[in-house]
Order: sequence, then structure tokens, then C-alpha cells
Amino acid sequence: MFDLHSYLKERAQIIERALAQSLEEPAGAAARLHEAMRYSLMAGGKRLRPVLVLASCEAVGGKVEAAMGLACAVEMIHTYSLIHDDLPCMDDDDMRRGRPTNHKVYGEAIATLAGDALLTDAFKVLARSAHNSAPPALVLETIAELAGAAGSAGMVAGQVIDLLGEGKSKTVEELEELHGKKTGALFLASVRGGARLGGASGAQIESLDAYARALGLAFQVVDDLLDVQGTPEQMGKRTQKDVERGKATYPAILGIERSLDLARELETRAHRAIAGFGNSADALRHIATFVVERKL
Ligand code: GRG
Repeated sequence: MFDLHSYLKERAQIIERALAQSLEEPAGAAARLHEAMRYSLMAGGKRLRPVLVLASCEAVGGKVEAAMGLACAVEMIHTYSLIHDDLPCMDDDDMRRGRPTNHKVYGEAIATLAGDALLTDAFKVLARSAHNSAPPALVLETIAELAGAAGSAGMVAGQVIDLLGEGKSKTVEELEELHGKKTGALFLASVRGGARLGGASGAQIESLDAYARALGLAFQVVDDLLDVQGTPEQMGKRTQKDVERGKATYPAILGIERSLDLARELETRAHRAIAGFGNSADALRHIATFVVERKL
């Protein structure tokens, strides 16, 4: 019987060891920068994106070593996005991952630079993995895809659409486009990249692509629900933010019950997309259920 709790715990430990190794030691003239990067990167979190990288690699029969560089890179990029999102010029938040936000501890300038450095170093870590564990051509394709997911057509575009849309209503289709860029793109790059580095065929990547799109959207629907229903203690961050900032959300547009139905429908869609995979995709199946049932 697959035990997701133990699986996630064991994976998080492997990922955190690799993340710690990929950071510079906090020494020398820029020690404070390295300390700030470490503060947010090693603050826990679910590690969902790097876990997806490794699980997708294994789902197609690959060895996790081939995808470890990508796993670290996506978590570094995710952490940079959280640090920048929390800045006073964006969401202006005080708590993240159960502790004061980066700028509350290190100041706005260092927090901004810690985010910049995590984003840049992510690509160094991924590029270097071509030397020891993954075929360079596959790493190159993965770098291009990850840059696209994080950049001006992906996560950054999503953040801009989100910020400029505050106080304005949205249709479900517009919301889907926003989240596809803001959070979905990084999920998609994690799953596709992990599979590619694991040696996936084109057909396998296509199935996993459909899985990741459904999963990314389900994650966001549940994130919106948790913002309404969760507590700051449970979430490690402020809740009720979306209503305060006049953001369009799934519960605001569809109501709680229909949002829950949508999340469950997306879970089913994710499961269906990988129905043709054997036991090697069990982790991905359980992760899809976890994303919908999670309380944090
Ligand atoms: C600043 C360029 C830039 C982008 C920011 C992703 C993002 C765009 C902002 C994060 C704000 C936010 C709360 C988005 C909603 C979904 C989300 C990414 C939640 C946090 O991800 P989790 O729940 O966090 O995986 P942990 O801490 O578990 O890693």
C-alpha cells in the first residue's frame, strides 16, 4: 500500500539535502545575501514542485539523479517568487512558511536581491546537472522550457495580470488563464522536465502534460478555498487576503460547493491522463488526491 505521507517526507529530505548543497556558504562580503537566500529556501514548505519533478522522472522509469538539478531549480524559482510576492510593492505580507517574510528580517533591498539570486542560481544548478547526471541536449531543452514557464510569458506574466486585475471581476476562463501562467506553468515545467530527464517518450510527455495542467489548476482552486476556509496557523501565512485585495477567486465566482466539485473533477482528469501508466506513476496519482484534499 502506497504511503504518501512517508513518501513526501522521504522525498523532502533528499531534496532539502540537495538544496542545501546548491547554496553558497554564508561567508565573505556577501554573507548576508547568502543567509537571506538560505532563510527562505530552507524554511520548509511542501516541496511539491520538486517532488513532482522526481515522481515524473520515476513514472517513466528514470533515475532521480537525472532530475535532481531540475528539482532544486524549480524550488529555487518558486522560493524567489514567494519572496518577491511578499514584498511591500506586491502583496505586502508579514508571514510565509510559518515565519516572518524575508524582507521583514533582511530588509527590502536584500530580500529583492535574494530573490534575484535564487532565480539566477537556479539556472546554474540546472545547467550544471548536464555534466554529471543528465544528457546535455535534454537539459538544454529543459532550461528553455523552465525559462519560458518562469518568465514574461509564464509566471511573471501571471503575476502582472493578477496585480493589474485587482478590484476587477473575471470570468472563469480569465481566471484559468491567469492561474495557468502564475502557478500552472511551473507545475507543468516540473512534470514535463522531470519526465524528459527520465527519458520519457513523446507520448508519455503528452499524457503527463495533461496530468500537470489538471493538477496545477486543481492546486489553485484549492489554494483559493484555503484562503477563505484556512487559518493563518494552519497555513503559515495570512489568510482572507484575496477578498481584502479584491481578487477574483474560484469561491467568489463559483461559490464553495461548485469550487470543490471543480477541484474533484480536475483530480479525476489528472488520474485519467495517466491511467495508461503502471505502478511507477502511483506517486503522481496520490499527489493529485493530496493536492485536492490538503489542508495546508
Ligand atoms: C513575484 C514573479 C513573481 C511571481 C509571483 C507564484 C506567485 C507569483 C506568487 C505566490 C503567491 C501565491 C500565494 C500564489 C498562489 C499559489 C501559490 C504559489 C502558493 C504557494 O505555493 P505552495 O502552497 O507553498 O506550494 P509552499 O510554501 O508549500 O512551497
